[in-house]
Amino acid sequence: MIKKWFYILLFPLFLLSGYLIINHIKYPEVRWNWDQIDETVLDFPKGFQWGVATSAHQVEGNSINNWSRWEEGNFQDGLPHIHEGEKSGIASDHWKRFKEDILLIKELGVDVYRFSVEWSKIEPEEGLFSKKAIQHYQEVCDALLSAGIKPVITLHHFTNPLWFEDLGAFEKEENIKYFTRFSEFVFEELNAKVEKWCTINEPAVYTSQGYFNGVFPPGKKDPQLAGVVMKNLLLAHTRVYNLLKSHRNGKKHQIGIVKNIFPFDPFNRWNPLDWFVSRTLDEVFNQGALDYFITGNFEFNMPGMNKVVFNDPSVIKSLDFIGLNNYSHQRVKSQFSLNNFFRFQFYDDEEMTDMPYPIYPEAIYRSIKRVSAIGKPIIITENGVADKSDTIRPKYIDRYLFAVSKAIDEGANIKGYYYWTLMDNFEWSEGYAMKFGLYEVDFKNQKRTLREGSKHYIDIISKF
Ligand code: GCO
Repeated sequence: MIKKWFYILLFPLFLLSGYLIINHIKYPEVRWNWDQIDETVLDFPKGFQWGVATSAHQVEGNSINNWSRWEEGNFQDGLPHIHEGEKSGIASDHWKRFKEDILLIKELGVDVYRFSVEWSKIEPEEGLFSKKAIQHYQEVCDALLSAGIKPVITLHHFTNPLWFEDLGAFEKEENIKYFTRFSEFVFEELNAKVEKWCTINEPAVYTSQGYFNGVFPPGKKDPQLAGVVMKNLLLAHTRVYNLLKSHRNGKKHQIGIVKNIFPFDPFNRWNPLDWFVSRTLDEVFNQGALDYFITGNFEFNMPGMNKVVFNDPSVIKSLDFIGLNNYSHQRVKSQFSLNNFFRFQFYDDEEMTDMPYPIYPEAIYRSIKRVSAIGKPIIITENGVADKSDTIRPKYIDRYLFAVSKAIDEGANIKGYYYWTLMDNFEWSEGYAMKFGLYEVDFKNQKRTLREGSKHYIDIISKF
């Protein structure tokens, strides 16, 4: 009898240890010994494209969209939506200063400038397209081309025109048609000057921040709706891809989506709950979209919601490249609280950037390996550091590029690397506090100055 109970009690323990061991083996937290690495030994293939990236709302100024509206508001506790109540306002005044900024881009020695077109400026009212706005982007492309820099356009980088937001934006599948119509218009007007197109920037960030954490517009906390929005963004990508590819010039262009990956690691690798939460988050925000591009099956599932699933095998053919954005990893600690069953917490010995995450170059290496499973060429469409003191920028650049170079040596098909970002800008809910710019911007007079630490990027580019 005692023996029987002994085995019954032992069984769950046995299952739990199996779960821990399998996770340990399957999801190692890669850590390199940097004391034994010479990160100056880099290897990039011929034709590798170096670039720098921005997004419209963060730099252009004077946008009237879902974000400018969000910037006006407060949370229920009275705290402003944006750090210190800041507003994007004229931002880095890039709309007016683009010519001068293109000279700055040229000084970096890059081949590519990735930027986004502001939907709310191009289509301020539903169905009314602004000639002036599209002309502006034509001029930007012309100025880039004559400086020998290739424009890469992002069609959607977090912002929506107010009319689209008021229709429910990507919460409704029937609204995708507005985005495809806008994309077709922009493609028609700019395809002669632009070869590479990114459809949607970071669907998982748009979804998690806007519909799960509630810190981006529309500020909702609704996992079920988050699943629907994510699904609609992925559908929107495929529809835009197919539409642009069927354009008379479509075949000549490369079209991809930009996927952000933040690997989620458990705070305590011997705590099954930390594992459970970090794996759930990782599946939903990282792996779900990758699997979808590999198999055509999409699944969004979190405790307390009805799974969102759909299947669309045509998606497998709807990528000419995959854009990868990576900055670091997240460390997840489970907690017993009904409103929030986890929090992010790092170890004391992790070297932090100004954003609340550490320097962890192994994250980009791990992310590249995961994205490689899609079997498409990869472009690192964003990677960079917020470093107001300009002390860790060179180290960040060195080590992350070492990690990219190592992945290439091991066979990853990476075509380019675009640094985030050209100059200081409006960092969404963080306002102007985060200094990601290669160029420092003095927001009192819009003066741009190259940061000492940024010279490192220029030096590396000049060698390849
Ligand atoms: C994002 C966006 C960028 C950010 C950058 C730094 O990842 O949220 O693509 O607009 O500014 O990532 O946080």
